[in-house]
Amino acid sequence: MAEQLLYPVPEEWAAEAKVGSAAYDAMYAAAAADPDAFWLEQAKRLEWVKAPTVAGEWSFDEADFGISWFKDGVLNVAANCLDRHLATRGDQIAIIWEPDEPGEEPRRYTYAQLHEEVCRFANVLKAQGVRKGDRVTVYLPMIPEAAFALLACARIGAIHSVVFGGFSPDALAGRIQDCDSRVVITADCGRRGGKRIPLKANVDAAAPRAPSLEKVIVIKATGDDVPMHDRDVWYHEVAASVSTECAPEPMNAEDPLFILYTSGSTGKPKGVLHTTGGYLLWASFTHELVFDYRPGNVFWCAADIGWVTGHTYVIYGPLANGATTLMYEGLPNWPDASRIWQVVDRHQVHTVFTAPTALRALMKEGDAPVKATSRKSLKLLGTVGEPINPEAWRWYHEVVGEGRSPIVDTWWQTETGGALIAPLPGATDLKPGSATKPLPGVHPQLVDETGQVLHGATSGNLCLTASWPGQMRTVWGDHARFFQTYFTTYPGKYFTGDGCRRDEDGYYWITGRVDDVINVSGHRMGTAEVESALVLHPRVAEAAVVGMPHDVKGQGIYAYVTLNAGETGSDGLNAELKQWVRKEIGPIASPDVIQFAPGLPKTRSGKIMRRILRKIAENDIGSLGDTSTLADPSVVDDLVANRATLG
Ligand code: 6R9
Repeated sequence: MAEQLLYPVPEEWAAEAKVGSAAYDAMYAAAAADPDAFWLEQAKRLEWVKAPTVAGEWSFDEADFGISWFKDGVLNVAANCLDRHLATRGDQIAIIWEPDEPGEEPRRYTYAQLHEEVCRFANVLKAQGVRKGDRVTVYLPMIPEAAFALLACARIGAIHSVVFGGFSPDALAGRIQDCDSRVVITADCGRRGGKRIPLKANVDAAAPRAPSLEKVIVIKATGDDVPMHDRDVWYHEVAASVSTECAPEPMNAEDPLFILYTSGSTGKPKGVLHTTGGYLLWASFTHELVFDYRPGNVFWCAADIGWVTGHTYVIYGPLANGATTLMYEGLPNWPDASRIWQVVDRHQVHTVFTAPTALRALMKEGDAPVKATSRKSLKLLGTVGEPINPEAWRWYHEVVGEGRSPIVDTWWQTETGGALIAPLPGATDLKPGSATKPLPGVHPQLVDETGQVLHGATSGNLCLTASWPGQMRTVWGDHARFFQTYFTTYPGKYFTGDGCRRDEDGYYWITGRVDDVINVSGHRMGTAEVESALVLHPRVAEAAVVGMPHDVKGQGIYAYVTLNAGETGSDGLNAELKQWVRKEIGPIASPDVIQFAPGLPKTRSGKIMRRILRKIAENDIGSLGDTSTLADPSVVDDLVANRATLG
């Protein structure tokens, strides 16, 4: 039987859609025809201290490069996420927290309670000397205090920089130092999938390499014994004596809200900077539209707050819209493959939003763990982070969703603040594997290698020709790098780094990164970062890292390593190098395979030909292409003969 390629909007969705097919077309056209009017109207979804009178002012050209939105508007993000809901939904649950251990009681916070917790946290920050504009590094597990911390920063105008709890002390130190952050908020330990993560100990290990660090605020999360130093304070001790009233700081729409470090194709991770008004508007707008959010729906974005998805769709989007957001401490498949669906049943979740890699891992366990649960509350499914293979899409749709729930496949990036290409469940017919069509205000363009614009059904490199409110504004501390990274490959356009196909219906199919970024389980890793970690090892002379196909992670990490003269590779050294990268960056960066290579394929000018390394890693050795321009073509034979595979 032929596979179903088109999944029309289900009738009940079409009938009740907030934004149906015609409304989407009208909205898209309105945003294109008069963006200023459209976005000033949309800005009314937020509460402003002073409403903006201008919308987007931007140029992607070198001469007058710059991006701003709503620049004369004044607002506070925490007031928008909390205070303005108090009168109408103070007693409604804002956050449901599901702990790692299935037997433990969940915690629930109403909007009134969350407001109080955030004000208290904000006063703790103030008592520790944090002022408007200061950078605060947040290194926390998925506990409610993480939400309090982010909103507390926003309330007093401090800029948060969340570092994923899985990152190593070194990676943490680099991120503290890059933005000169004086304060770190952490916990004694984190829990995930039954394992402990020594967060406080990691901060202690990072401290000597992060001289800007002065104060560590420690939340007692697990109760593990941790040594306290002069710079450390227990959150609960300081919190006991502060007021629970804290007026929100009026912020200009273009004041920074947060920094989030992300990998690029070159150099160390960049601090992506998002600002107050445009980001919050995009978070709120896309959360409502893409998830067809309605009051009462329990919304579960299963991402960690260490990633942008956790910022926008666990915290800011849902809370700006007065939603009930579920925060989960653990892993989707722990203690078993039913857990995620048990959580859905326990909290009557309406929308679940997760990554293809999690679905592929669950799919491997078969249908029984899913079918053991009811999932009757589940009406909408979402994915993000990487292209979803049609097989996983259909499993999600048929087995998890029992065919009744649309899947919104949302394409976006840390840099974009929120979803840019995504279906609307009541408006867009779905095609498995396609993120479908651009949201209002989003103008994709496909170009070839030379920058030639491609029309109609075609494949090319994905650019955006116009700014949207949620766009990042700069790279922290390096505005020139911002321009250089995104606006010089194809002058006058924002280049996403993704390859993409557009079909005859105008649907977009993201094919993956075309730069030296690999997407491991939906997490971005720069090949350069892994290479730098490897060459730090005393026995390694040179390393080249590429992506390889991986049936659960999407892409795995394949590392070619040349050892110093006189050294020979061994299984022991192989394992040691994997462990080394784990320690240098974190477990997600650990290579899946390492191949010891006496030489790397280089051009006569010394440039590593990654194209060849990628082909070998993909086991596509029949089409290595022209190797005659290599300085020493014979290295290729050795690489092919000693190709490593997943053990
Ligand atoms: C939100 C997030 C961004 C990169 C992006 C692309 C890939 C994200 C995708 C997708 C295909 C989707 N990506 N969503 N590819 N379909 N629905 O993931 O941000 O961590 O910055 O990664 O992820 O390659 O360029 P980030």
